[in-house]
Amino acid sequence: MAGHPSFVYRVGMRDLYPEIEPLETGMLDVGDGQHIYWEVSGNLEGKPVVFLHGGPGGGTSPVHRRLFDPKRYRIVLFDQRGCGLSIPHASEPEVDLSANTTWHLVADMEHLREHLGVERWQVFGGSWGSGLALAYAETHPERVTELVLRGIFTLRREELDWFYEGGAAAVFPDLWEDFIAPIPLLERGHLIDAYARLLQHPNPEVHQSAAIAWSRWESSTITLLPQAETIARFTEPEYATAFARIENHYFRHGGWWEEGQLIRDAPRLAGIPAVIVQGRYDMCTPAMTAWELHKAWPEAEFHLIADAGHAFDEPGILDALIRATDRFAGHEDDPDDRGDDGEDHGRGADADDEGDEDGHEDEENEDEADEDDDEDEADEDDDEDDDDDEDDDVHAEADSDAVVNGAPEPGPRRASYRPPE
Ligand code: STX
Repeated sequence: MAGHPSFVYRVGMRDLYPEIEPLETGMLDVGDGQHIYWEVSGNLEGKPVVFLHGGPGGGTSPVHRRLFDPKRYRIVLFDQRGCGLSIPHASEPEVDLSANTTWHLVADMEHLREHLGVERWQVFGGSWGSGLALAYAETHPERVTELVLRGIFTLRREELDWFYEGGAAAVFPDLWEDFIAPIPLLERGHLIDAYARLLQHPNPEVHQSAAIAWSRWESSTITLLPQAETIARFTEPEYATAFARIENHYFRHGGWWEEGQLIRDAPRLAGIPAVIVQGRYDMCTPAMTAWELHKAWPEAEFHLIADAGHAFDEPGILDALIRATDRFAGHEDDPDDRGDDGEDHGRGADADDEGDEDGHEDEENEDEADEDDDEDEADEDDDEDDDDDEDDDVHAEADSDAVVNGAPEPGPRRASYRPPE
Protein backbone atom coordinates (compact mmCIF):
# COMPACT_ATOMS: atom_id res chain seq x y z
CA MET A 1 0.00 0.00 0.00
CA ALA A 2 1.34 3.37 -0.93
CA GLY A 3 2.75 5.28 1.97
CA HIS A 4 3.52 2.30 4.11
CA PRO A 5 5.68 0.10 1.93
CA SER A 6 7.24 -1.96 4.65
CA PHE A 7 4.32 -2.83 6.82
CA VAL A 8 2.92 -6.26 6.92
CA TYR A 9 -0.48 -6.10 5.32
CA ARG A 10 -2.91 -8.85 5.92
CA VAL A 11 -5.86 -9.69 3.85
CA GLY A 12 -9.00 -8.27 5.37
CA MET A 13 -7.36 -5.47 7.32
CA ARG A 14 -9.74 -2.61 7.85
CA ASP A 15 -9.12 0.78 6.45
CA LEU A 16 -10.68 4.21 6.67
CA TYR A 17 -14.27 4.70 5.53
CA PRO A 18 -14.77 6.96 2.51
CA GLU A 19 -14.48 10.71 2.77
CA ILE A 20 -17.62 12.45 3.96
CA GLU A 21 -18.70 16.02 4.56
CA PRO A 22 -20.22 17.33 7.77
CA LEU A 23 -23.99 17.60 7.95
CA GLU A 24 -24.01 20.22 10.67
CA THR A 25 -21.31 22.53 11.97
CA GLY A 26 -21.22 25.29 14.52
CA MET A 27 -19.23 27.40 16.91
CA LEU A 28 -20.25 26.76 20.50
CA ASP A 29 -19.75 29.59 22.97
CA VAL A 30 -18.31 27.86 26.03
CA GLY A 31 -17.53 30.99 27.99
CA ASP A 32 -14.19 32.61 28.81
CA GLY A 33 -14.32 34.18 25.34
CA GLN A 34 -13.81 30.74 23.79
CA HIS A 35 -15.75 29.42 20.81
CA ILE A 36 -15.42 25.78 19.96
CA TYR A 37 -15.75 24.46 16.41
CA TRP A 38 -17.89 21.31 16.23
CA GLU A 39 -19.34 19.25 13.43
CA VAL A 40 -21.57 16.26 12.96
CA SER A 41 -21.24 13.82 10.09
CA GLY A 42 -22.46 10.34 9.24
CA ASN A 43 -26.04 9.52 10.18
CA LEU A 44 -27.97 12.06 12.26
CA GLU A 45 -30.11 9.22 13.60
CA GLY A 46 -27.10 7.03 14.29
CA LYS A 47 -25.23 6.03 17.38
CA PRO A 48 -23.43 9.07 18.82
CA VAL A 49 -19.65 9.07 19.06
CA VAL A 50 -17.36 11.92 19.99
CA PHE A 51 -13.81 11.96 18.68
CA LEU A 52 -11.13 13.51 20.91
CA HIS A 53 -8.05 14.69 19.07
CA GLY A 54 -4.50 14.61 20.29
CA GLY A 55 -1.77 17.01 21.22
CA PRO A 56 -3.35 18.69 23.12
CA GLY A 57 -3.55 21.34 20.47
CA GLY A 58 -3.56 19.01 17.45
CA GLY A 59 -7.08 19.80 16.22
CA THR A 60 -9.39 17.53 14.27
CA SER A 61 -9.18 16.78 10.61
CA PRO A 62 -11.70 15.51 8.06
CA VAL A 63 -9.88 12.18 8.08
CA HIS A 64 -11.03 11.53 11.63
CA ARG A 65 -14.63 11.19 10.42
CA ARG A 66 -13.51 8.14 8.52
CA LEU A 67 -12.88 6.02 11.60
CA PHE A 68 -16.61 5.41 11.94
CA ASP A 69 -19.20 3.77 9.75
CA PRO A 70 -21.12 6.80 8.47
CA LYS A 71 -24.29 4.74 8.07
CA ARG A 72 -24.32 3.73 11.71
CA TYR A 73 -22.72 6.60 13.59
CA ARG A 74 -23.62 10.16 14.35
CA ILE A 75 -20.01 11.33 14.30
CA VAL A 76 -19.14 14.35 16.43
CA LEU A 77 -15.76 16.06 16.03
CA PHE A 78 -14.73 19.21 17.81
CA ASP A 79 -11.57 21.26 18.09
CA GLN A 80 -10.47 21.72 21.68
CA ARG A 81 -9.89 25.23 22.99
CA GLY A 82 -7.32 27.27 21.14
CA CYS A 83 -6.71 24.99 18.17
CA GLY A 84 -8.11 23.80 14.86
CA LEU A 85 -11.01 26.03 13.85
CA SER A 86 -11.78 27.05 17.43
CA ILE A 87 -11.17 30.65 18.37
CA PRO A 88 -9.25 32.45 19.69
CA HIS A 89 -6.45 30.40 18.16
CA ALA A 90 -3.43 29.83 20.36
CA SER A 91 -1.09 30.96 17.62
CA GLU A 92 -2.29 34.52 18.16
CA PRO A 93 0.29 36.87 19.64
CA GLU A 94 -1.57 37.77 22.84
CA VAL A 95 -2.78 34.28 23.61
CA ASP A 96 -4.01 33.67 27.14
CA LEU A 97 -4.15 30.00 28.03
CA SER A 98 -5.40 30.44 31.59
CA ALA A 99 -8.87 29.21 30.62
CA ASN A 100 -7.49 26.22 28.77
CA THR A 101 -7.18 23.21 31.08
CA THR A 102 -8.34 19.62 31.03
CA TRP A 103 -11.29 20.46 33.21
CA HIS A 104 -12.36 23.23 30.87
CA LEU A 105 -12.31 20.67 28.07
CA VAL A 106 -14.30 18.16 30.09
CA ALA A 107 -16.88 20.86 30.77
CA ASP A 108 -16.87 21.80 27.08
CA MET A 109 -17.70 18.21 26.19
CA GLU A 110 -20.69 18.30 28.50
CA HIS A 111 -21.73 21.59 27.01
CA LEU A 112 -21.48 20.20 23.51
CA ARG A 113 -23.25 16.96 24.41
CA GLU A 114 -26.17 18.92 25.81
CA HIS A 115 -26.14 21.32 22.89
CA LEU A 116 -26.48 18.39 20.49
CA GLY A 117 -29.16 16.71 22.58
CA VAL A 118 -27.09 13.57 23.10
CA GLU A 119 -27.78 11.51 26.22
CA ARG A 120 -24.78 9.21 26.10
CA TRP A 121 -22.05 8.77 23.57
CA GLN A 122 -19.13 6.64 22.65
CA VAL A 123 -15.84 8.38 23.44
CA PHE A 124 -12.97 7.75 21.05
CA GLY A 125 -9.60 9.27 21.88
CA GLY A 126 -6.02 8.74 20.80
CA SER A 127 -2.86 9.93 22.48
CA TRP A 128 -3.74 13.11 24.38
CA GLY A 129 -7.30 12.26 23.37
CA SER A 130 -7.00 9.07 25.43
CA GLY A 131 -6.05 11.08 28.50
CA LEU A 132 -8.92 13.45 27.95
CA ALA A 133 -11.26 10.51 27.34
CA LEU A 134 -10.22 8.95 30.63
CA ALA A 135 -10.60 12.26 32.48
CA TYR A 136 -14.05 12.71 30.96
CA ALA A 137 -15.23 9.14 31.49
CA GLU A 138 -13.98 9.00 35.07
CA THR A 139 -15.85 12.23 35.76
CA HIS A 140 -19.04 11.39 33.86
CA PRO A 141 -19.10 7.60 33.50
CA GLU A 142 -22.86 7.60 33.09
CA ARG A 143 -22.50 9.54 29.84
CA VAL A 144 -20.21 7.05 28.16
CA THR A 145 -21.50 4.07 26.17
CA GLU A 146 -18.08 2.71 25.18
CA LEU A 147 -14.46 3.84 25.15
CA VAL A 148 -12.01 3.36 22.31
CA LEU A 149 -8.54 4.48 23.36
CA ARG A 150 -5.29 4.51 21.43
CA GLY A 151 -1.69 5.39 22.34
CA ILE A 152 -2.37 5.90 26.02
CA PHE A 153 -1.00 9.15 27.39
CA THR A 154 -1.60 10.33 30.93
CA LEU A 155 1.08 13.05 31.29
CA ARG A 156 2.87 11.43 34.22
CA ARG A 157 6.38 12.63 34.91
CA GLU A 158 7.96 9.50 33.47
CA GLU A 159 5.95 9.84 30.26
CA LEU A 160 6.94 13.48 29.78
CA ASP A 161 10.55 12.79 30.74
CA TRP A 162 10.70 10.01 28.20
CA PHE A 163 9.64 12.10 25.26
CA TYR A 164 10.63 15.66 26.17
CA GLU A 165 13.53 15.38 28.59
CA GLY A 166 15.82 12.88 26.92
CA GLY A 167 14.56 9.29 27.12
CA ALA A 168 13.64 8.96 23.47
CA ALA A 169 16.94 10.62 22.54
CA ALA A 170 18.40 7.16 22.95
CA VAL A 171 16.45 6.06 19.88
CA PHE A 172 16.58 9.31 17.92
CA PRO A 173 19.91 10.98 18.77
CA ASP A 174 19.93 12.79 15.43
CA LEU A 175 16.46 14.29 15.73
CA TRP A 176 17.05 15.05 19.40
CA GLU A 177 19.89 17.39 18.47
CA ASP A 178 17.44 19.43 16.46
CA PHE A 179 14.92 19.43 19.31
CA ILE A 180 17.34 20.86 21.85
CA ALA A 181 19.09 23.21 19.42
CA PRO A 182 16.89 26.27 20.24
CA ILE A 183 17.55 25.92 23.98
CA PRO A 184 20.60 27.62 25.50
CA LEU A 185 23.04 25.13 27.01
CA LEU A 186 22.44 26.25 30.56
CA GLU A 187 18.68 25.72 30.25
CA ARG A 188 18.77 22.16 29.03
CA GLY A 189 18.20 20.71 32.49
CA HIS A 190 14.47 21.11 32.05
CA LEU A 191 13.48 21.39 28.44
CA ILE A 192 9.72 21.75 28.85
CA ASP A 193 10.24 24.84 31.02
CA ALA A 194 12.92 26.20 28.75
CA TYR A 195 10.61 25.76 25.77
CA ALA A 196 7.83 27.56 27.65
CA ARG A 197 9.96 30.68 27.80
CA LEU A 198 10.59 30.59 24.07
CA LEU A 199 7.02 29.74 23.11
CA GLN A 200 5.73 32.72 25.08
CA HIS A 201 8.37 35.08 23.73
CA PRO A 202 6.75 38.11 22.08
CA ASN A 203 9.05 37.99 19.09
CA PRO A 204 7.41 35.77 16.45
CA GLU A 205 10.78 34.70 15.13
CA VAL A 206 11.59 33.30 18.53
CA HIS A 207 8.29 31.65 19.34
CA GLN A 208 7.69 30.33 15.84
CA SER A 209 11.07 28.76 15.39
CA ALA A 210 10.79 27.16 18.83
CA ALA A 211 7.31 25.88 17.98
CA ILE A 212 8.52 24.44 14.71
CA ALA A 213 11.39 22.63 16.41
CA TRP A 214 9.00 21.27 19.03
CA SER A 215 6.51 20.08 16.43
CA ARG A 216 9.20 18.68 14.18
CA TRP A 217 10.44 16.45 16.98
CA GLU A 218 6.98 15.07 17.58
CA SER A 219 5.94 14.68 13.96
CA SER A 220 9.23 13.00 13.04
CA THR A 221 8.85 10.37 15.71
CA ILE A 222 5.16 9.47 15.80
CA THR A 223 5.16 7.14 12.82
CA LEU A 224 7.13 3.93 12.71
CA LEU A 225 8.76 5.17 9.51
CA PRO A 226 9.29 8.87 8.84
CA GLN A 227 6.53 10.51 6.79
CA ALA A 228 7.65 13.73 5.10
CA GLU A 229 4.08 14.83 4.55
CA THR A 230 3.22 14.49 8.23
CA ILE A 231 6.25 16.52 9.23
CA ALA A 232 5.43 19.24 6.71
CA ARG A 233 1.90 19.61 8.02
CA PHE A 234 2.90 19.76 11.66
CA THR A 235 5.58 22.32 11.10
CA GLU A 236 3.37 24.83 9.31
CA PRO A 237 4.03 27.89 11.52
CA GLU A 238 0.54 28.70 12.82
CA TYR A 239 -0.35 25.10 13.38
CA ALA A 240 2.97 24.43 15.12
CA THR A 241 2.67 27.51 17.32
CA ALA A 242 -0.74 26.59 18.70
CA PHE A 243 0.21 22.93 19.02
CA ALA A 244 3.49 23.55 20.84
CA ARG A 245 2.07 26.24 23.12
CA ILE A 246 -0.93 24.18 24.16
CA GLU A 247 1.04 20.97 24.65
CA ASN A 248 3.70 22.74 26.64
CA HIS A 249 1.10 24.47 28.80
CA TYR A 250 -0.66 21.18 29.60
CA PHE A 251 2.58 19.36 30.30
CA ARG A 252 3.85 21.97 32.72
CA HIS A 253 0.66 21.47 34.68
CA GLY A 254 0.63 17.69 34.45
CA GLY A 255 -2.86 17.88 32.94
CA TRP A 256 -4.23 19.45 36.15
CA TRP A 257 -4.77 16.06 37.68
CA GLU A 258 -2.80 14.21 40.30
CA GLU A 259 0.14 12.18 39.14
CA GLY A 260 -1.20 8.74 38.24
CA GLN A 261 -4.81 9.74 38.83
CA LEU A 262 -6.24 8.55 35.54
CA ILE A 263 -4.91 5.01 35.97
CA ARG A 264 -5.68 4.96 39.67
CA ASP A 265 -9.29 5.87 38.99
CA ALA A 266 -9.84 3.32 36.23
CA PRO A 267 -12.22 1.35 38.51
CA ARG A 268 -14.69 4.16 37.92
CA LEU A 269 -15.02 2.86 34.38
CA ALA A 270 -16.39 -0.49 35.49
CA GLY A 271 -19.09 -1.68 33.15
CA ILE A 272 -18.11 0.52 30.20
CA PRO A 273 -17.13 -1.68 27.24
CA ALA A 274 -13.69 -0.53 26.15
CA VAL A 275 -10.89 -1.25 23.73
CA ILE A 276 -7.30 -0.10 24.21
CA VAL A 277 -5.03 -0.10 21.14
CA GLN A 278 -1.32 0.52 21.57
CA GLY A 279 1.61 0.34 19.13
CA ARG A 280 4.62 -1.59 20.41
CA TYR A 281 7.02 0.95 18.91
CA ASP A 282 5.19 4.04 20.01
CA MET A 283 8.01 6.47 20.80
CA CYS A 284 5.77 9.34 21.81
CA THR A 285 3.51 7.61 24.32
CA PRO A 286 5.38 4.42 25.10
CA ALA A 287 3.57 1.19 25.80
CA MET A 288 4.33 1.19 29.52
CA THR A 289 1.38 3.46 30.17
CA ALA A 290 -1.10 1.41 28.16
CA TRP A 291 0.22 -1.65 29.95
CA GLU A 292 -0.31 -0.10 33.36
CA LEU A 293 -3.80 0.94 32.35
CA HIS A 294 -4.46 -2.60 31.16
CA LYS A 295 -3.30 -3.98 34.51
CA ALA A 296 -5.49 -1.54 36.41
CA TRP A 297 -8.45 -2.19 34.15
CA PRO A 298 -8.31 -5.76 32.88
CA GLU A 299 -11.92 -5.71 31.67
CA ALA A 300 -10.92 -3.38 28.83
CA GLU A 301 -9.88 -5.30 25.75
CA PHE A 302 -6.18 -4.70 25.16
CA HIS A 303 -4.39 -4.83 21.81
CA LEU A 304 -0.65 -4.37 21.59
CA ILE A 305 0.12 -3.99 17.90
CA ALA A 306 3.42 -5.59 17.01
CA ASP A 307 4.39 -3.51 13.99
CA ALA A 308 3.21 0.00 14.77
CA GLY A 309 4.35 3.29 16.23
CA HIS A 310 2.11 6.01 17.60
CA ALA A 311 -0.03 7.43 14.81
CA PHE A 312 -3.65 6.41 14.46
CA ASP A 313 -3.23 5.53 10.83
CA GLU A 314 -0.44 3.02 11.24
CA PRO A 315 -2.05 0.09 9.47
CA GLY A 316 -2.29 -2.33 12.40
CA ILE A 317 -3.61 0.39 14.68
CA LEU A 318 -6.18 1.56 12.17
CA ASP A 319 -7.36 -1.99 11.69
CA ALA A 320 -7.85 -2.52 15.42
CA LEU A 321 -9.56 0.85 15.88
CA ILE A 322 -12.02 0.33 13.07
CA ARG A 323 -12.75 -3.19 14.20
CA ALA A 324 -13.63 -1.68 17.57
CA THR A 325 -15.88 1.06 16.23
CA ASP A 326 -17.52 -1.38 13.82
CA ARG A 327 -18.18 -3.88 16.56
CA PHE A 328 -19.57 -1.29 18.93
CA ALA A 329 -21.91 -0.21 16.15
CA GLY A 330 -23.25 -3.72 15.88
CA HIS A 331 -21.28 -5.05 12.95
CA GLU A 332 -20.47 -8.65 13.14
CA ASP A 333 -16.75 -9.10 13.08
CA ASP A 334 -16.74 -9.92 9.47
CA PRO A 335 -15.17 -7.74 6.82
CA ASP A 336 -18.18 -8.15 4.58
CA ASP A 337 -20.50 -6.76 7.18
CA ARG A 338 -19.72 -3.11 6.81
CA GLY A 339 -23.36 -2.24 6.47
CA ASP A 340 -22.66 -0.65 3.17
CA ASP A 341 -23.34 -1.12 -0.44
CA GLY A 342 -20.61 -3.60 -0.98
CA GLU A 343 -18.14 -0.96 -1.99
CA ASP A 344 -14.71 -2.14 -1.20
CA HIS A 345 -13.25 0.74 0.69
CA GLY A 346 -11.51 -1.60 3.08
CA ARG A 347 -8.54 -3.46 1.80
CA GLY A 348 -9.74 -6.71 0.40
CA ALA A 349 -13.07 -6.50 2.12
CA ASP A 350 -14.11 -9.55 0.25
CA ALA A 351 -11.46 -11.78 1.61
CA ASP A 352 -11.24 -14.06 4.56
CA ASP A 353 -10.32 -12.64 7.83
CA GLU A 354 -7.30 -14.72 8.30
CA GLY A 355 -3.63 -14.54 8.88
CA ASP A 356 -3.77 -12.48 12.03
CA GLU A 357 -0.77 -14.14 13.45
CA ASP A 358 1.73 -12.50 11.17
CA GLY A 359 1.32 -8.98 12.31
CA HIS A 360 -0.25 -8.87 15.71
CA GLU A 361 0.32 -10.11 19.15
CA ASP A 362 -3.22 -9.82 20.11
CA GLU A 363 -4.68 -13.03 18.84
CA GLU A 364 -7.51 -11.14 17.44
CA ASN A 365 -10.78 -12.55 16.28
CA GLU A 366 -10.19 -16.06 15.27
CA ASP A 367 -13.23 -16.17 13.05
CA GLU A 368 -15.32 -15.62 16.06
CA ALA A 369 -18.35 -14.17 14.39
CA ASP A 370 -20.88 -12.81 16.82
CA GLU A 371 -23.98 -14.83 16.66
CA ASP A 372 -26.40 -12.02 16.89
CA ASP A 373 -25.99 -8.56 15.67
CA ASP A 374 -27.07 -6.91 18.80
CA GLU A 375 -24.64 -4.21 19.52
CA ASP A 376 -21.57 -4.39 21.61
CA GLU A 377 -21.16 -7.96 22.48
CA ALA A 378 -17.62 -7.15 23.42
CA ASP A 379 -16.70 -10.72 24.02
CA GLU A 380 -14.88 -12.03 21.09
CA ASP A 381 -12.67 -14.02 23.30
CA ASP A 382 -9.68 -12.49 21.67
CA ASP A 383 -7.87 -11.59 24.78
CA GLU A 384 -6.17 -13.82 27.21
CA ASP A 385 -7.86 -12.00 30.03
CA ASP A 386 -11.13 -13.07 28.73
CA ASP A 387 -13.22 -10.02 29.10
CA ASP A 388 -16.74 -10.97 29.66
CA ASP A 389 -18.27 -7.58 29.32
CA GLU A 390 -21.86 -7.48 30.12
CA ASP A 391 -23.79 -6.38 27.17
CA ASP A 392 -25.02 -3.08 28.46
CA ASP A 393 -27.81 -2.54 26.13
CA VAL A 394 -26.56 0.54 24.47
CA HIS A 395 -29.11 2.35 22.48
CA ALA A 396 -28.21 4.59 19.69
CA GLU A 397 -29.46 7.99 20.60
CA ALA A 398 -31.28 9.59 17.81
CA ASP A 399 -31.60 13.17 18.88
CA SER A 400 -31.25 15.29 15.90
CA ASP A 401 -32.82 18.56 16.80
CA ALA A 402 -31.95 21.10 14.26
CA VAL A 403 -29.07 23.04 15.62
CA VAL A 404 -28.99 26.70 14.97
CA ASN A 405 -25.47 27.78 14.52
CA GLY A 406 -24.62 31.13 15.94
CA ALA A 407 -21.87 33.52 15.01
CA PRO A 408 -18.92 33.69 14.97
CA GLU A 409 -17.32 32.14 11.96
CA PRO A 410 -14.86 29.35 12.52
CA GLY A 411 -11.21 30.19 12.19
CA PRO A 412 -9.40 29.30 8.99
CA ARG A 413 -8.76 25.63 8.26
CA ARG A 414 -5.07 25.36 8.99
CA ALA A 415 -2.83 22.53 8.14
CA SER A 416 -4.08 19.52 9.93
CA TYR A 417 -3.13 15.97 10.14
CA ARG A 418 -3.97 13.57 7.37
CA PRO A 419 -2.38 10.27 6.73
CA PRO A 420 -0.10 10.15 3.76
CA GLU A 421 -1.58 8.56 0.71
N1 STX B 1 1.48 14.41 22.28
C1 STX B 1 0.84 13.24 21.93
C2 STX B 1 -0.36 13.51 21.11
O1 STX B 1 -1.46 13.54 21.59
C3 STX B 1 2.50 14.24 23.24
C4 STX B 1 -0.15 13.78 19.73
N2 STX B 1 0.96 13.72 19.10
N3 STX B 1 0.70 14.10 17.83
C5 STX B 1 -0.58 14.36 17.74
O2 STX B 1 -1.12 14.16 18.92
C6 STX B 1 -1.35 14.83 16.55
C7 STX B 1 -1.29 13.78 15.49
C8 STX B 1 -2.76 15.13 16.87
C9 STX B 1 -0.75 16.10 16.07
